[in-house]
Amino acid sequence: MIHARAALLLVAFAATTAAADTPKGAITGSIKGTVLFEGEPPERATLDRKSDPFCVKQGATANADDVVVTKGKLAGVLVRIKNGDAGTHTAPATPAVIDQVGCMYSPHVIGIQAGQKISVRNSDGTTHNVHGTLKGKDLLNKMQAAKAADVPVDAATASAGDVIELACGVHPWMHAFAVVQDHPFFAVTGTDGVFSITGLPQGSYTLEAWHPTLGAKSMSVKIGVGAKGAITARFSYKPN
Ligand SMILES: [Cu+2]
Repeated sequence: MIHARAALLLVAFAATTAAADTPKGAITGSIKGTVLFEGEPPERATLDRKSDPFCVKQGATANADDVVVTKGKLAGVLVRIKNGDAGTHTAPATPAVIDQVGCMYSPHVIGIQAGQKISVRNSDGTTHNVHGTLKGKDLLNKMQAAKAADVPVDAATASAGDVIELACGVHPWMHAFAVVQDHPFFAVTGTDGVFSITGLPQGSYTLEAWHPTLGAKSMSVKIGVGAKGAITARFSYKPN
């Protein structure tokens, strides 16, 4: 049973908290931004896919996806708050899905949380081989027939900062990357180069960008109060 005086104090405390217009740690922050590629983008090589009669007919995905630049915007860049800077978070129970479409991985780069599983789908009318590695060691190496059930990748041994690589033993041009975070504050740019991270508590952070072949970049950002809780950021890559 709570004494009347203690109850009053509780009420007073709750009122004070509710009245504060800028409570510390309010989860209101967001970072929106763009990843640019300045200068002449590398040519996307036409892939030789004659080895597979199905793949050779998938014209829309016939170009290498290592570096994808559209009107000066870079796709496939994972942007995140630096691991260790954003508290502890439980991984989603839902696996992250990487599909195989037109004999390419879609998406080419994903982010997952440590402990989250990956499902590899085969939407293609041909057989793929799912070869997953972490730090050069095999996680799995499994054939997957046309439209067969999803192949799970056990990512339990991966921790924040790791990158799980997927390759296909049938089609040597196929590569995908799953980047591991210890929090949910990450996004991957699409062909418009845009990323959006929401739900961030106020505070100062290091914002990192990572691309499989163009490398990593970072900057300091501050999620402030009110209007300063929604900030914009821009990363810029140049030809190697
Ligand atoms: Cu394949």
